[in-house]
Amino acid sequence: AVTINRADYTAPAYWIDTVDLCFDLDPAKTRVLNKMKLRRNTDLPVQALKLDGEELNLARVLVNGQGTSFKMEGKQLVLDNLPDEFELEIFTTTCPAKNTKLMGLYVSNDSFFTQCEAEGFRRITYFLDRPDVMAMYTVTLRADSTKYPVLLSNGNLVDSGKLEDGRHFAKWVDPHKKPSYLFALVAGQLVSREQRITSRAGKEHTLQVYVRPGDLDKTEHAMTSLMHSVAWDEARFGLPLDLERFMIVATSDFNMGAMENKGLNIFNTKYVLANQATATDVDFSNIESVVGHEYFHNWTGNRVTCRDWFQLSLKEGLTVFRDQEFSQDLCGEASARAVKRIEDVRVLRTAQFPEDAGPMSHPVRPDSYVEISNFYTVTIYEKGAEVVRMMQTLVGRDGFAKGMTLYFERHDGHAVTCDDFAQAIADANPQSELARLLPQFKRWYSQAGTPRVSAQGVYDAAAGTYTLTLGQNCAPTTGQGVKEPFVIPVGLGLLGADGKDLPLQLSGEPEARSTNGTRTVVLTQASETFTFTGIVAEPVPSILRGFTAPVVLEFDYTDAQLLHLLAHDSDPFNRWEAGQRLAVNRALSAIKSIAGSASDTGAAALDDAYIEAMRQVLRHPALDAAFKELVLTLPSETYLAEQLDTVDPQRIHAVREAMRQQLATRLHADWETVYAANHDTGAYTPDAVSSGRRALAGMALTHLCLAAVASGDPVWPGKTLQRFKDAGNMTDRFNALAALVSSGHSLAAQALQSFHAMFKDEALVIDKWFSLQVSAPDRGGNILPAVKQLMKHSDFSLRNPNRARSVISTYCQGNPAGFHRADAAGYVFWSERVIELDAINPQVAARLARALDRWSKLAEPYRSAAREAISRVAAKADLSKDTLEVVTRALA
Ligand code: BAL
Ligand code: ZN
Repeated sequence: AVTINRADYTAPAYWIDTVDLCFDLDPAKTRVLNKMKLRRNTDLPVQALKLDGEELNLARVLVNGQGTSFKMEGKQLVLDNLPDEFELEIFTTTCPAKNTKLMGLYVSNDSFFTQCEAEGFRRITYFLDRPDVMAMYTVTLRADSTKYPVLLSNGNLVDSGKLEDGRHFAKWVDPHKKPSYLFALVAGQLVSREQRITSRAGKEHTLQVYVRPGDLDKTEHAMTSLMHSVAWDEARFGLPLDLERFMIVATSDFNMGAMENKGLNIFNTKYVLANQATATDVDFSNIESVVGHEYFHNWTGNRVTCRDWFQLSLKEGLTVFRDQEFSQDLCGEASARAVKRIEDVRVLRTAQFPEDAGPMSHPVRPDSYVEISNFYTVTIYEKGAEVVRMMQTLVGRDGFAKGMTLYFERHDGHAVTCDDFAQAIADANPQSELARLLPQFKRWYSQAGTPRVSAQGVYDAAAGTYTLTLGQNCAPTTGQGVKEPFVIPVGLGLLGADGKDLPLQLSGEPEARSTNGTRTVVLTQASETFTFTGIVAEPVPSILRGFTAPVVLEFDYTDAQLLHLLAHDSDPFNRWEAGQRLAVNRALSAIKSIAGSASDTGAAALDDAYIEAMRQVLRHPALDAAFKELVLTLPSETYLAEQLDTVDPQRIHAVREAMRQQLATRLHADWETVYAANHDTGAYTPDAVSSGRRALAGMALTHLCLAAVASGDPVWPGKTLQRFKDAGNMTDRFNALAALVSSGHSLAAQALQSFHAMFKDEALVIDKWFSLQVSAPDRGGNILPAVKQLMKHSDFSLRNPNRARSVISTYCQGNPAGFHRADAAGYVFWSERVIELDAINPQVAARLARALDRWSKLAEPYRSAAREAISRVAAKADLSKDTLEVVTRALA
């Protein structure tokens, strides 16, 4: 496999100014006529034109209307001796029905869809398939009018009509130039929800959400989310919708979540379809953020795009940041904003931190890749968003908005780099810390790995000072041995004995400077000291408030300090974090104390102080239900594993389950009270407050069922089954079902059966039904046989990515104890499925291949067995470069 290096970037030898595409759509043989106007890049020496193509049947090539000689170099079509400006006509055919990779043009449920990012356009026609070649597109679609009544592409519909033989056509013109990865077409039997809107500037637009007939009653929320997105981008960043028509189309066969094709977003149904009967609160919230994300790409990605794929985070990190801000702004209340922030950080820490410490570790702007599809990662997306967030922290919210304005002034219509973005934000804020520290700040783009920030506090009673020493260190990552210090903004507060924030005055300053008791210091050296004055009693430091940087904070908190922060911290993030630290400390000492003892499960991991603190949280009159649910959620098995040098997944599972059981039993009366107070949320709306109450009620039910299984009491399981039957919305119904399944109660089987019968025609609900069963706590190795059985179910399909992921990925990546079996059967299953999927859909296979990324941390016998399984996959002949890159890096 060939490695592509960032340092080798050169501008294209030719520019493509216009593209006129004509499709005769047919599942077995689609004809594509591609007429382009090209111009030599006169900045470079004269070179051959090398066009990318993949799995195409080439019929004809004309230059200025004349047949021409050409050659093939690997997959590239090579033309030489070309004029400086010319028209190129290429006629090819493809077979969309056989396209199981779901890249390029494919068929799903008898409709045509495309996916071109990153390198799918070359599966449609020969092209300079790279993001810095931006062209104007005209697209004509011709197809059978009965089978494909709706014909869509980017931009505006300029003509349509009937053809002979029952066919019809539609002609689309995109008024904006774009890179090929933003091309899209859709053809099929679809219906749409439509909404006319008027922008702030007084312009009229049509918004449309297209789905299969029968799904129209599940499109209201996506449309509302789209309308909110349009309004938000205008209000927050002054960025208007630049198209008369903006379309979203849903398909059930899709590799990713969604795709921001210009004016024609194509979505996985999972992030479009929702009504209260079929979708949970989490689904509603995900739809809002994904609709926002794709819409925000219209500016950050489409109007200004990436020069090359190494710059992927330029659009993805920035757009995740924007969708996070959007969701927070829609929450309104500060407490709901904090809940969203905690959820985002939880994703970062449980998915990105392990990635950054594992074999696929890469900087936010990678230096090399074999297959770019493997780099649509949590590092590019979520860590990239944290880098943008730090910039906002360093220049302020208004300063960041000014920076965005300058970015578009400079780069609208161009393909640029991460450096260009950071420069614009800094230049718009010349007095800021970002401008002062820009070269060093940009190490966040070039250095991989998660920095660890160590903190020590010393209180000097006589001087009335509190001195905080912060240090930073980042372990080597693949290919990067030595790390230079990062620029790390650290939000700080000091709590007095009464729990209130103290005024913060650094020594040398004339007076205290603080906003609501928090101030941000910027760590730039390996070690720095900050001395606060006027401190009359020893404070408890609240460090890294709001999670101001993507780092691991090391501070030797005592239990008393953590309990103080959990009870009082004015920063909700650190208040939650204190509870997590208390739980992590207990889990880790239980895991270590039962080392070597197979029978002890750490049953007494939780002490009275912890239980009592959790009781106080549950009973707190002022805390939101959503926040309580987050505090009471124990750190995940994956997160706990990352805190250990050597990982025994079974031991972690045993300890965490024992902790859950303790919370269930010891807080029984409180769970009953919580359930009574929160289970009735009235008429369903997916707003933050009522979602939080449903989540907490669901958590209470799970614990009440857990306690009942231990005691043999039939009352709560019976009530849970009744709630499952009576629920007025999917969230309550699914939470009740999950409580029975997760507690291992015997009523679960009956509820699962009836759930399937109720929703047998709802594919997304059936995905949930599969995932719930394979993510249940492993009891005596029962999960793998269940997985194998479920794969024989008539509803299972390996070809549909959502369904394959709902069973196989959920098992291998979402159920550590079920997967990491001492008999290695989980790994054998994994290797067989990776190989099987690789022949169908390499992107889905390569994602699954990452389930063993952290194999080298595993204790024996897991470690050797995992390595053997990875080697088995790597030894398979004809592996896709997607999967090959993942397993090769894992073994390196
Ligand atoms: N650009 C790929 C899908 C997304 O991040 O929006
Ligand atoms: Zn994106």
